[in-house]
Amino acid sequence: MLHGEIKWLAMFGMLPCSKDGVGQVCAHRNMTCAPIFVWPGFADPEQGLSTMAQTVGDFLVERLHEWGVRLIFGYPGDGINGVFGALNRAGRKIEFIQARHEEMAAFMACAYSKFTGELGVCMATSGPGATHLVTGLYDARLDHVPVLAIAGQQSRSALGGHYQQEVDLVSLLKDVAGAFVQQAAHPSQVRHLVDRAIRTAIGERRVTAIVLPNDLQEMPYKDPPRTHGSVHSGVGYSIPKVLPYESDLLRAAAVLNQGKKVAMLVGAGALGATDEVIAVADRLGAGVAKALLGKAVVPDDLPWVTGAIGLLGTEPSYTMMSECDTLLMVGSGFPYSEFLPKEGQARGVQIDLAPDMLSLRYPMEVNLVGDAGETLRALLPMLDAKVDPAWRNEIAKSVAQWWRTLEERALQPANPVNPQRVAWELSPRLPDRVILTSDSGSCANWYARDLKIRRGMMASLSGGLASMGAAVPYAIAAKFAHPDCPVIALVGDGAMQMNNMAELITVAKYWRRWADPRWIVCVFNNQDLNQVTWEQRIMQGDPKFNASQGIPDVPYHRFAQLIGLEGIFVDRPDALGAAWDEALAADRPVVLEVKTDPEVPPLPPHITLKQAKNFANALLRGDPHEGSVIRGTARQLLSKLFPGRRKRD
Ligand SMILES: Cc1ncc(C[n+]2csc(CCOP(=O)(O)OP(=O)(O)O)c2C)c(N)n1
Ligand SMILES: [Mg+2]
Repeated sequence: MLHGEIKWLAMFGMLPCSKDGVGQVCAHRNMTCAPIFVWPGFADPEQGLSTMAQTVGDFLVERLHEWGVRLIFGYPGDGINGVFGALNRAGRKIEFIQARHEEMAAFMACAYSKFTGELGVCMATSGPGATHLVTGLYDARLDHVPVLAIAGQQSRSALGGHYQQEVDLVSLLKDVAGAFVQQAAHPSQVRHLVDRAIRTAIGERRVTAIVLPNDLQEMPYKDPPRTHGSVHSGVGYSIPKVLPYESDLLRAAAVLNQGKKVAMLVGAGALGATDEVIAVADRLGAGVAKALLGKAVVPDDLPWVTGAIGLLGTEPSYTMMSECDTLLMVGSGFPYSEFLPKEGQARGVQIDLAPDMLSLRYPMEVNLVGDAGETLRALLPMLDAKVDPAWRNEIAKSVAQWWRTLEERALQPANPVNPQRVAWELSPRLPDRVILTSDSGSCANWYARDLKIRRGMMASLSGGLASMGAAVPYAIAAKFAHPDCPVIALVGDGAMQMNNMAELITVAKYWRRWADPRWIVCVFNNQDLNQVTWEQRIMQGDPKFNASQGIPDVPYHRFAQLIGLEGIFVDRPDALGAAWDEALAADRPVVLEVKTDPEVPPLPPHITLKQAKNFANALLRGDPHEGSVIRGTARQLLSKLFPGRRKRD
């Protein structure tokens, strides 16, 4: 019996169709399923009707497997059924992980790559499936993560016919997958499309895409003939060791050796170079600030690590950058130049694998294209040890003071729970080898500043794109990457409502196969799109606009319980510690919902006079929470602007 016939029979209730429908019938490995799909009216003379050994879909799966792909995140649809059929026939050679939404699948592919260093792969059907992928793919694109997207397409014979679900996917994906995007037109073409798409993705750390018309997926695969006009590609790629010339390293060393106050900034490119960063920082007597994506580069218990930088950053990072005379930047595309030294203040050296990221935020004197670890290791013997410890001692003093400030802020009373305290209480409880994720929202401030990361931990979020809705799919992908590691995601209630909630269903579907069941999402329920509310107040000087900012109250912990996960609710600060302990001891994934105060400001590390004026204006213009804002935050804001006043308060 042919697949198409089985599907028809099942659709008309003539087969005992299981929950999973036809797929389940064919998934029965003992059943003889002819590997050809004949949908009435779609028979193609090129395809023929005879039983064949390998369809294009089968070949694609085989080739992906040869390239080392073992996991694909995605969502099905008839535009890509020829590949799903092939995945099914291939047994568990490549595992398919079903998300609730294609955007989430793309976030998962991105995060999987971030947490494993391997290629991330996502797959979607034609039309709406493919358009859904786009935001997740941009997340990978902006964070320089290798992801391959495979999208279905309408039949070749229908293309250009304003056909159902026909979208010009090559044009759609041209920007995000600009390094390589192709729509296949012929079976023999698929071999080099796969080879080039993967080699380009991992070699250039880019997003690439292959678009496959659905009729093509079902056709017999044939290797390219040995004729003019055919391409004969192969599998395989070794990541090169990229190291600058010695003469350039010597120039860099000369700049760094002359500096008296060296500041380092490390980003995602330096992940995996922890020892080298520490060795170079020690030699240079430098402090180290971390871009958001580089949180796990160096542990926070080192006294000269100033932590995060930028709007979500720390005061010691801000001060170090404004006072240093030399900047060494490693593997970071941190975007905000106003948090780096003023032009001309410091001499600069930068190391990055991507030439286009060099001298982009600060005009550097020496621009080195190189792998972070290799380059730092080669640089180290050229560096003189700094003899005067004053600069580093100063940094360490300000870091120690900053941790006390953070504690003070976290312990300030709020209504009902201070959100900063949620992260503060978690920090000392973080289990070894935990993988942390955060959504975009005010929780990213607490994630960046308050969580003290230790060696062996990983942490990531949607950095360059700063998209809402990434924390839960990232946390799911973390489990598929490292099923034996505990995973914790911090998420705002807006991001929960946007799409993270639905992905809890994915967790409910898969968690039993994870060796360590600890998977926690902490929801900051403040009934507000709070980060933006504060941006409206401080950046624009506008009062909170309730119509755009207020969001409904949803019992997230009860939703978790409803689908078989554990749900914990906290609305008292003194219950937080025990709640974290309970969540970390649970035998299944947990949603820890905390009722947090939207009037605790996620303050940037440095408040300008203009920002303070904006804030005052926002209140004057009738902020609906004027009373509680003033009560809860004025002291913090005013003490930053007018430090003298604080003592008198
Ligand atoms: C997809 C997307 N839409 C909108 C934004 C703009 N944005 C950034 S943070 C934020 C508010 C997030 O609210 P919530 O998840 O409730 O977290 P909170 O700030 O309240 O803690 C918004 C709307 C974004 N970054 N991404
Ligand atoms: Mg919120």
